[in-house]
Amino acid sequence: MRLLKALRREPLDRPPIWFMRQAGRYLPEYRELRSRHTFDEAMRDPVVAAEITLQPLRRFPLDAAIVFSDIMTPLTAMGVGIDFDPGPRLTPRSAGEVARLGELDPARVDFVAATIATVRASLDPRVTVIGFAGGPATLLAYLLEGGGSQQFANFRKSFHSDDPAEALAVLARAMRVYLTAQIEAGAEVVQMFDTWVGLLSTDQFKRWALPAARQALAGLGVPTIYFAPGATHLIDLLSLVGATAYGVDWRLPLGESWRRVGESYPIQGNLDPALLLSDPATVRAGTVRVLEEADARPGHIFNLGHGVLPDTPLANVEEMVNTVTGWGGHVATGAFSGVSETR
Ligand code: 1CP
Repeated sequence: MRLLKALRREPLDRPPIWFMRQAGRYLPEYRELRSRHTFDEAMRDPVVAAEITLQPLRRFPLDAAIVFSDIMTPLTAMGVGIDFDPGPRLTPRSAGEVARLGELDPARVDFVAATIATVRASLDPRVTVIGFAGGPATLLAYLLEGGGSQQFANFRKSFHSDDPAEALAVLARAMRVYLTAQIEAGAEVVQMFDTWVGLLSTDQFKRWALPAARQALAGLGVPTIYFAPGATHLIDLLSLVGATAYGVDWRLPLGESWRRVGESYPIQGNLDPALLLSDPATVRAGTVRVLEEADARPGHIFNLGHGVLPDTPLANVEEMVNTVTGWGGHVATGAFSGVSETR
C-alpha cells in the first residue's frame, strides 16, 4: 500500500522501505534453508521459494516482498543451461546465437508464478509483492561472458563489432512475457535490474540498451521501477526508459540523483550497502542522511543503492529499518501532516 502510494507520489507519513536482496545470505534462516536445498531447487520449489521470500518480512516490518528467484531464471526456459555457484555459470554464446534463442514459453517458468501466488496469499494485503526481471543488456552481458566477469570484455566488444540490436530485442520480448506472467500471478509492481548497463557509453546506451529496456517495460499495466547501478553517466537519460520510478545507487547524493532523473519521478534508494557493515550508530546516521536528502518529498522509496551484502550484521539492518519506520516524527515540513498509515 505504502509502496504503491509512493509510486503515485502521494504524501505519506514516512517513505516505504524494502531492500534489494532482502531475502538472502545475511539471514541465518536463509542459510539454514539453503543448507538443505541448492539455489536452483529452492527457486523452483514454490513452497521453499515463497518461504525464503517471506523470511525478511517475518523479521522486519517491510513494505514489500520481492519474489525469490534470479534474473537468469527465465533464460533457462529459453533453453540456456545455467548453474549457480553462487553466481550464474553458463556456456558463453555469441550475439547471433542469442538472437536465435527464440520465444519464452511462460509455462516453463510456472514455478515463479506459483511462488508469487503463494506469497500474495500469505501476506498482509498492505505489503506489496514485487516481481522482477533483468535488463536486456545485463542478460546479454551474462550470456556473452558465460557468467560474472571483471571486465565484461566480450559484452563490451559486441557493441563495437556486432550489432547487438536483434539479441537485445529477443531478450526484451522474452522479459516482457516473463514480467506479464508475474503480473498475472499477482505481482503488483515490477523492477528491472539493469546491473551492468553502466558499462556502456552514453551513445551505446541510447542506441541499444535503452530502447530494449523501454520495450520490455512499456504498457505492462502496473508500476515499474528501473534500476541501473554504477550508471551515473546515464542518469540524465534514465527517464527515457519510460518506467514509473527509478532506482539509484549511492554514488551521488539522493537529492542530486533525483534532480537529474527528474523531480516528477518517484525515486528509490540509496543507502550504500557497505554502510550496513559498520555499527548501529553509523547506520542510523547514514540512514537519517538519506531521509534528509529526500527531504520528505512524496515519491521517495527507501532502499539500498544495491543488494545487501552477505556478511551484513542483522542488528545493522534492524537499525536501518527502525530508523525509517520511526521517521514520521522527524518530519518538519507540512508535507505529511494529517496522513496516517500503519504500513
Ligand atoms: O544462496 C546463494 O548463495 C545464492 C546467491 C543468490 C541469491 C540470494 C543468487 C545468485 N541470486 C539470488 C537471488 C536474487 N537475485 C534475487 C532475489 C530477491 C531479493 O532481492 O531478495 C534477485 C532480485 C536477484 C537478481 C540478480 N541476480 C541480479 C540483479 C541484482 C544485483 O545484485 O545487481 C544479478 C546481477 C544476479 C546474478 C547473480 N545471481 C546470483 C549471484 C551471486 C549473482 C551476481 C554475481 C555475479 O555476477 O557473478
